Order: sequence, then C-alpha cells, then structure tokens
Amino acid sequence: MKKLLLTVAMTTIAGIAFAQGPNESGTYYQAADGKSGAALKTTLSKIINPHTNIGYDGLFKAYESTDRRPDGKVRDWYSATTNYSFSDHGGYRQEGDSYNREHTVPQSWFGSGIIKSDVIQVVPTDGYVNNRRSNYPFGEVLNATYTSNQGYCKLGSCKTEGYSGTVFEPNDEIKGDLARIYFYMVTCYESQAAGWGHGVFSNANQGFENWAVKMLMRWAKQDPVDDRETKRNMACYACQKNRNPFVDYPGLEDYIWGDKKTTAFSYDRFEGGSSVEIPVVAMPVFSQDAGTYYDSISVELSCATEGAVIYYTTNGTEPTAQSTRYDKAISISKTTTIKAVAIKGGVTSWHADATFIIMEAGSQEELVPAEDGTIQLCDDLFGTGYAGPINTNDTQDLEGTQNGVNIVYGLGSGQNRYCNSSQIRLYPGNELKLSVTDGDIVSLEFLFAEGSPYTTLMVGGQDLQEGKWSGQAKTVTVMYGGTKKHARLDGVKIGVSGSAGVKTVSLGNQLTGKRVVYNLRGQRVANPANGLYFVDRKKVIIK
Ligand SMILES: [Ca+2]
Repeated sequence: MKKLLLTVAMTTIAGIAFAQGPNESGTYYQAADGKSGAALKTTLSKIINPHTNIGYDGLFKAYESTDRRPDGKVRDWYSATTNYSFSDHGGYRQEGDSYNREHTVPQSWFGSGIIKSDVIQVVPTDGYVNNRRSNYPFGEVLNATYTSNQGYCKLGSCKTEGYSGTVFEPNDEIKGDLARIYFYMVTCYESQAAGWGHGVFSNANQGFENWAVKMLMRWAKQDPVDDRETKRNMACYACQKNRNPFVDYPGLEDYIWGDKKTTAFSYDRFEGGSSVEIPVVAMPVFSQDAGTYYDSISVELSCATEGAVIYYTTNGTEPTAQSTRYDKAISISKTTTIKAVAIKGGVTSWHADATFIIMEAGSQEELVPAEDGTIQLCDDLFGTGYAGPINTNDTQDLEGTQNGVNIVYGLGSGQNRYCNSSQIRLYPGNELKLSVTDGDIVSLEFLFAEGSPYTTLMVGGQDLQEGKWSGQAKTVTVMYGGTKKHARLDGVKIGVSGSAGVKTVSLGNQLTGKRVVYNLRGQRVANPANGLYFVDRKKVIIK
C-alpha cells in the first residue's frame, strides 16, 4: 500500500513538472484551467494584470528587443518604407522623418496611468503617419482621404458594416496583430475598457461594440499569429512581465467571443480556435523579407490555411485564380515584385506582396574623379564604428580625413548633436568644419537626406543656396541656418584646387546584406526603381 501511494505521488509530481504552456509560458496560465467564457476572461485579466510599469521613456528601450527587424532597424507598424535606427525618434514633417510611440488604443480615450506605457499596446510607428491616424478608430476604408507610402495604411470613410465615421485602416499584415492587442486590452483592463467608448468599446460583447468585435475576429483569422508576433510577445514578457494570451493561444478569442464560449480552457492542452468552418483563407507568407539583395534569391510562398492554393504574379497585376499557380520556389535574378493570394473553396485571401531589389555592382563605373569627389559623412569617415549613434553626451569632436580633406563635426554652441551610420545632423549651433592642407577648397555641394530642407545651411553668416557654396579657402565652417529642427546631411561633394585634388572615392565595404541606397543627387532612396544608384559609395545598377 505504501509503495502504491508513493507511485501515485511520483506520477503526480512528474505530471506537474511536465505540464507546460506554449512559448515558454510554463504554468503562467494555469489558474485559467477549466474556465470558460466571461469567467475565463476575468481569470486571464487577473493573471496578466497587474504587470510591471516600464515607464513612458522605457518604451524606447523596450523596442530594441520587441520591435527589432532582422536588419537591426525599427519595425514600423504604420510605414513600409522607413529604416529607423532606435534613436531616430524626434520631430517630423513627413513620412520617413522619425518614429514615435503609438497608442493603438488612443491615449485620449483612456487618459493616463500604466496603460500609457504598456508596451504590448504602444508600438513604434512613423511619426507622420501616426499623426494622420490621430485618434480615429481602426476600420476598413471605403474612400481614402490619405494613404501612407505604397498604400500601406489608409484614412477615410468606413465601409465596415455597423460604423460610419472616419477610420484608419492598418495594413493587412498587422490587422491580426492589432486585433489581438485589442482582445488583450479589454481583458487586461477589464474593469475600465467599456468606458473607453468612441464607438469601439462598450459594455456589450465583453467590452466591444458589435461591429468592432465582428471585424476584429475576422482580422484575427485572416492574419493569424506568426513567428514574429510570438517573439514580440515573449520580448514584451521579458520587459513588463505579462503576456498577451491571444498570441500565446491562437484562436483563444473564440472561447470568449466566438463559438467556444462554453468550452473549458486548458493551458497545456489547448485545442485551438473555432471548430466551425469560417470561410476565410490566410494570406500567403514569403520565405524571404522584402528588401535589397546582391545575388539572385529563391523565394518560397506558404499559406497557413491547409489545402489553399497560392496564385501569384510578377508583372505588377493583381493575382487571381487565373494567375500562375505556385508549385515551387520562385527564382529571382532581377528586381521583382511578387503579388500573391491564397484561394480555397472559392474564398480568396488578402493580397500579399513583396518587392525584392536585386543589385549588381557596376564594376567599371567610378565616381567623379579628382577635384570633384563626394565624401559620405558616415561612421566610416569619422571612424566611430557602428555600435550606436553619437549624440550630445559625447562632447568630443568627430574628425575624419578622406581624399586630402579633413572634416570635423562638433557640437559647437549647440544643445543637440546626432549622427548615425549614414548621416549627420546639423542642429542650431553645431559646426561642420572642412579643411585642406594642400590647395584650397573652391566648392561645396551638400547631399541631403531625403526630406531634409536644403536652404538652411550657412557659411560665414551667409545662406547657402540649395546647399551649394563656392569660393576659395583652406577652411570652411558650415552651420545650420534654420531655427527649428536640423538639417540631415548624407555627404558633401568637394571641389579642391591645387596639386592634390580630391581623389576617386573608393569602395570600402563588402557587398552583403541590406544597404542604404542613394540616387545620383545624393539623396537617400527607400524604394529605388530600376536605374543607377550609389551604394557603399559605389555606383550600382538596380536591374
Ligand atoms: Ca500579422
């Protein structure tokens, strides 16, 4: 008898030890075991709330782990064309200037408190697009009054049944992510959510207006949880010590708002979402990130909906069931946009598209030779490495020499200073001093980052017209002439008289990975068309 008891005890212990929730959540959700419907939501609320308050400024630090793209840049939830470093948050005039912290449930709806700094719901987005979203609800746009670059997000009248105001429509690829954030919000802040109102939140439907929950349920199914979203949820847990259960348990929303309201939840043997066949098909997923490549690549397509067939185009037209049927990896040797849909039982998924830019080094092309060369004002020149940006805290001047020209970037009398791997910024009071020991500088032409104003540089108190200077001097000191913000400089083209001249700019880096692309006018280009560009100071042909 004793022996038998011992066996039972050991089995029980072993059972507890091995019962684990998904995504390394362990026994985090154990208290919700056996619960269903409204009781399940309330229990989940007690599990995920309270959580650590990382603070409003703490969000920027958190994004370095929660929203880092594979190339190290910021994942922008509202823009498909930005390449922000984590320090690129600040003022903006247009899309691409800087990112900021976006409250997916607008702050004006809930006021203050820990919700303001909840990293699960406050995400990095382009500042300008965020500003256009204002505090409009999410919805589906009928007639757009504004679209962000490449039509990634839209603002306009609403076509979603049940709502008639202005809405902001996020891109298809983040609709599901946002739906699950909203499910999280009404669960985590269960006692407050109904009061957020604004035609979205209410006492009905466990926190939502009818139209809103119907749309969000649909969004969650059409854009299911993927690896990126799961990893973000784990990173959020590392920061603020709570999780979004709707990401850990795909389809959990059906247990609260769908057809599984009477089904008991199991944290370690979760059965997934709806058992009813809902006529939606998940959008296709690409095996490679859209972006810039230096060699041919092979791209695979997949679809989370079993039995769905993928059709695609590479000529810019919208894919249909009459387009090429996907059956093997697509080999890409020139710049190509793939547009794809998945179709099953007559139901078509959302469209997915990705542009793959293939570059070829233009080996025989050289930059403009002596006495008229371009110097990129980047980390390579200043030798500061790529570890991170230089800012006001580093008071030491940055100094670099290339092709006989010495360039010093200093704080001067300014309050701010900033540079990163590809550009420097001239704030009011900053100085950029260029000098030569052999001959004289006779001309300067600054290369501005895309979107940066070019009429606000000064030499000796004189405005430079379009960033150009000519004269004769051993040393030229350039300052910012505006009063707001700063000028963002990518490079400077320098003419030098005398025997040495400016030598041909040489190629330093290996051509791997993603690169900043410049057009022939020296401006950064986010999405280059076919043609000739500068990459790593070398001319390349994008074909
Ligand atoms: Ca998604």
